[in-house]
Amino acid sequence: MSQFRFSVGPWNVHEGRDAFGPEVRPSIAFAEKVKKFKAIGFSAVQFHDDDAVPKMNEMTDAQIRAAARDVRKILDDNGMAAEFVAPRLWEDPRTIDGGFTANDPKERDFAIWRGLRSVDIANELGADKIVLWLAREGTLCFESKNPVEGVNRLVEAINRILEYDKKIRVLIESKPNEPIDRSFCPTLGHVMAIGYRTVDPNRVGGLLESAHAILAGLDPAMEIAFALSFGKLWSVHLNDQNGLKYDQDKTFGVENLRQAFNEVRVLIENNYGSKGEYVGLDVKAMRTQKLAESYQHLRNSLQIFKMLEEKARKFDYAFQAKCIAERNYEVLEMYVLEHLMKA
Ligand code: 3MF
Ligand code: MG
Repeated sequence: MSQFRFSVGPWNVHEGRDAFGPEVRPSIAFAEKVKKFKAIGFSAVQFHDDDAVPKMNEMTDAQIRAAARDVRKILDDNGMAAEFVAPRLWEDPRTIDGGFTANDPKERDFAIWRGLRSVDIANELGADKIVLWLAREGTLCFESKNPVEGVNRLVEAINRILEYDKKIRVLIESKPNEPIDRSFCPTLGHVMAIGYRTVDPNRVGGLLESAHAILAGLDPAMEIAFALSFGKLWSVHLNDQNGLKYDQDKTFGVENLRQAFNEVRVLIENNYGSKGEYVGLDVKAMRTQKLAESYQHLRNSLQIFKMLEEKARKFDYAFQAKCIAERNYEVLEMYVLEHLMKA
């Protein structure tokens, strides 16, 4: 049994397209995914705005809200909650140069429109969180944008969302690169700093994704701890990543088991989840996976998380304290490795 509640996005069961090849599996309908997520052990779904309302760009604000209500019904019918809505500001031709930080003011207006519609959709789905994964908010060519203005524009965009709805909370999902080369908000430290510059810092927090921390050369468990110390870790995207390459979204724990253990341990020790926070898994199945097995990576991630939870509960804190008192960190480290390896 886990002390946590888990969440997942519809994009985590996908058709297998990557940067070098097209889809290799047929699409699975949203309602079917939700049913399966529930059966596997998830209790909430995460959304992009257009996961909930696919043709939203061609719809009026009222039509968007009505379409979101239909999605709410699917969630209710399956006993599932909505955790957050994230505006997808990286696919539309109007977001080629960024969303909130595009050089063209008309494109920035479009990004804000999507941000505010995400709030409407969240309200219809019963979620109070907006996640901003700032995919193209940075540069491909350093000299193409004023980097100070870029950060200022992020603050202004978040302010617009906070002012539009006095109850909504904004979580920034930091990522250092990809699809852009240099990000305006690469780590949780940047997230905290930007949050404090907004009109309502109490409603701005962070979402840490393990792979994104690794891509910044950081240990995700340390990033988790940093945000927790500010009371600002409001969601996580646990997954794994083999070093500095493209964002892999591997099954949680498969590459860096000790690091994954420490992510779980830090979450448990600091009562993550006690204010309703979910443990989100942002994992992708390998492209080689067959249709019938397209949920295996989710099952595996949950199982590994729960096994590490068990390891964290059995961690010998008295022995850890003894090692710390004696400053014998070699022995402490060996204990951790033996603890993880023993049956
Ligand atoms: C990209 C991601 C995204 C975000 C998602 C919600 C596909 O690296 O991690 O997942 O998590 O867009 O913000
Ligand atoms: Mg993510």
